This record gives sequence, C-alpha cells and structure tokens, in this order.
Amino acid sequence: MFLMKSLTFNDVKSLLQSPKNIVVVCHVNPDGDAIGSSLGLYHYLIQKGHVANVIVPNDYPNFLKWIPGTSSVIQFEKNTKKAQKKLDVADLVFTLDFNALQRSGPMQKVLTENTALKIMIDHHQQPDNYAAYTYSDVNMCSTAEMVYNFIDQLGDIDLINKAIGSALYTGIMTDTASFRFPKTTSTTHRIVAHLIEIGVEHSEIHSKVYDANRYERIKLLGTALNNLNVIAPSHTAYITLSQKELDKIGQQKGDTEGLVNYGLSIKGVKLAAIFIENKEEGIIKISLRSKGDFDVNLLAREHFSGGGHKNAAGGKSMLSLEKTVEEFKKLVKTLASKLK
Ligand SMILES: [Mn+2]
Repeated sequence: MFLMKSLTFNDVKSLLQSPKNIVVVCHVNPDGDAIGSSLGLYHYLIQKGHVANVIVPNDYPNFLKWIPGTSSVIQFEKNTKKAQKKLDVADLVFTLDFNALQRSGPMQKVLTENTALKIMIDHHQQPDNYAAYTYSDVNMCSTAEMVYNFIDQLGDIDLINKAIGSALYTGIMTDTASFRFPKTTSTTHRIVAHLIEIGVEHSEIHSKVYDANRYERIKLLGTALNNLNVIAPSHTAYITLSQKELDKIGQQKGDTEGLVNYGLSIKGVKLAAIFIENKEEGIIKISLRSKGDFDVNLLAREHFSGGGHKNAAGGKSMLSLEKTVEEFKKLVKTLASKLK
C-alpha cells in the first residue's frame, strides 16, 4: 500500500493537477522494467500537460529501444549538461524501480543535491527514506504494475493508451520473466488483459524483446553453458564468464542478461549464480537467482555488497574470478541444509 511520508497521496494528486516540470529517473544499467515504467509514466505526464523528461543514468539494451518515447530519453552519462539543466528546473523528480540513491550510479550526487520533491515508485526491499512521497510495495511484480496502479489511483485509468500500455507491458513482461515469477498475480493478469484490450500488441512486444538476439549473444550463451557447473549437495548451479571470453566473442551491453536463469532451469537446483569478470571496473559482477524460500537478497547483502529481491539479486566481488568462485563454493557448502 501507499506509505505516507511528508506528502500524502492527495498532496501528490493536487501537485499533479497543474502543469509541472517533471523528471523521471530510473536505476543504472536500466532493464525492461526501469525503461518500461519510466516511459509509461512519461507518456501519462505529457498527456496531463506537464513538461516531462526521462533521464537514465547510462545506456540501456537495444532490445528496449523501440518503446514509444525512446528517442526523447536523455542519457546522463553521455549528456550530463542537458540532463543537469532539466534537473535544475524540475519541480518533481520521480525515481522509479530503485529505492536507494546509490542505485542511480553516476546520478547519485546530483540526485542527492537536487531539491525538487522526490516521488519514489518501487518494489525492491528495504527502501531508503529520501523521497517526499514513497510508494513502495515489495509484493508487486514490477514497478510498471505500480505505475499502472498509480495512474489508476489518480483517477486516470482512461488515459492509459497504447503508448503507455506498451511501455508498461514491457516492464511487467520482463520483470516477471513472461509471467512466470511468483509475484505474478491475478491482478497482474487483469492489468495485462486491460492493456491488450486497449491495443497493446503483446506477441509483437515479446518478439521485439526476446527474439532480438545477435549471433554473438547466442555464441556467448554457448560459452556460458560450457562453463556451467553444478554443486549437487548444495543444489546450486553457477556459470563463469571471464573478460577474455567476453572479449573473444565481442560482448555488448545486455548480452549477459538472463544467462543466470539457465542454471536455475536444471532439475533440483535451488540456487543459481553467474560470475562475470569486468576488468574495466575491476570487479566480478554477480547475479543470483533462487527458487522457493531461499533468500538471495540476504545472501547478496551479507556476502556480495549487493541486494535485490528474495528470488533475484545481484552483487559484486573485488576478488579475482577464481577466488570469487572458490569463496562462493565454500559459502554454499555451509548453506547446503538450507538449500535442500
Ligand atoms: Mn523492477
């Protein structure tokens, strides 16, 4: 439900009654939900007569660059001055699909210093207390579903058109892995049914997002599957990708997205991980997935300087790839009883 902070929902509603300068931001390395929820809200705000801009911290995958409004998205990293100008005159800043300003990566400093009223819409656990109004609900399948609810609560469900719907559908579809994750509810399906009724082309969207593989990406999948290991006593699977392997194939942004799920698709596996070496940042990027009660958000927070959701989280390691995997193996050995 709506958590009250210094603004009430009615305060937000009356704020949005007259034209405002509004910036919508999402987390660094934006995914389908980050972009989908941001552009969905953007199209709504424009319709309401506001001046709205979507600013993303850095670039996002090409398979999302068909969503209506994409061409107006400002990349902070590439266009810092332009983004800064928009933020300077903003009355309101919506922060979508993240709940701690550090998740905005290169925008952390400017967002911290920016004095515009912030409105958070997000479904990640343990939200920080930076927003004037916080709409946080960890039971939601996606921020896109929350944006739908937000528009509905504002009394504007009839304004949800194909552009808004296509953006929100993309967010819901990608964050639920095509309606499979447990947080996909009957309400989610009702919302999606409504979106299809107003003309959202679900089959086409699925194809645009998932049948957009480059040849290199499929080759990378081959390498990843070749490097897939199972630790049977701990019901754990993990994949490694070294910088050398990534370079050899010619990896692009988004190519490693979702690879971790192959580990989880093995019968009996409860915990899956992927370790991706990033020489430029000097880290090993880690994605974790689990089935059932095993909480990878906790695991990521306690051991890998990260976090996320109960069944999907991420983190990093400063150790070498080999050392990181070694530590991980030791760790899951101690967790074997919890992974039964
Ligand atoms: Mn999300």
